Amino acid sequence: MRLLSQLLHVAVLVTVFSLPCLGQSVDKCAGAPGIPGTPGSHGLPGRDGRDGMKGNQGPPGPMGPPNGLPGAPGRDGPPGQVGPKGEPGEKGEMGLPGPEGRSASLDPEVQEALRSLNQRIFRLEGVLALKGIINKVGHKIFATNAQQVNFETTLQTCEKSGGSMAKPMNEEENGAILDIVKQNNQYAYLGIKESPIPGEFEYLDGTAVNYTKWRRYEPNGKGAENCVEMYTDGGWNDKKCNQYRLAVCEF
Ligand SMILES: *[C@@H]1O[C@H](CO)[C@@H](O)[C@H](O)[C@H]1NC(C)=O
Ligand SMILES: [Ca+2]
Repeated sequence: MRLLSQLLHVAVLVTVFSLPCLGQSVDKCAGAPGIPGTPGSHGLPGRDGRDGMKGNQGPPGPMGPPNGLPGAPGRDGPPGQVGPKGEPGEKGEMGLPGPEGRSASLDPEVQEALRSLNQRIFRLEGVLALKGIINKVGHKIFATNAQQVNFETTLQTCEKSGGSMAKPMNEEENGAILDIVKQNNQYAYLGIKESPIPGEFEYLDGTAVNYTKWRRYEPNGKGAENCVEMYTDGGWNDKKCNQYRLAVCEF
């Protein structure tokens, strides 16, 4: 403001001195122009200009120190291969019982089928017995393949055929096995073995024998003869298990 008022003052003076003489005395009016004054001092700096245009992006900065914080986790990778099959789970609880069926004993068709089946099996057994292939006693059937093998092989042969080694449980059964032994004129191993207590014998499933037919002075192995053979007179003898004897099975 001071600068503005100074400039105005100078302008007024210049105007006054340059006015034409109007009715004033000649000596007071005419004069030589004065010497120009000295230039004024510099004014104050002007205001800031407007912002320039945005510059280009600078180069990337230097790498930071090595112990900087870890970055955010990366994205999930593609799914892996299918793994091996897991172990089977535990067995579930038993389901509810199904609806009650028709009693087979009341079904005349089933009854007729059973009767027919029984008759056909009975006839087949008759033929096999006639040919000396089987020896039937009560609910048991005894048979041989006429081979002479050791105890272990006899056991396997009988089990492979769906039976077990012949084990007489009464006089009648002993007689049926004896028939086969005499027919083949070969001693046969029985399905009986010595128990852990020497001199005591049991069936192969470990149950106690309820029938025996030892020969005189037998058993005499005292733990050294673990198997039992039938002689051609039907009597029994404890014997080592590695002899070759007639394989007789029961079914
Ligand atoms: C031994 O038991 C079997 C089966 O329980 C039976 O068939 C057999 O007659 C019995 N023997 C004797 C001599 O009691
Ligand atoms: Ca003996």
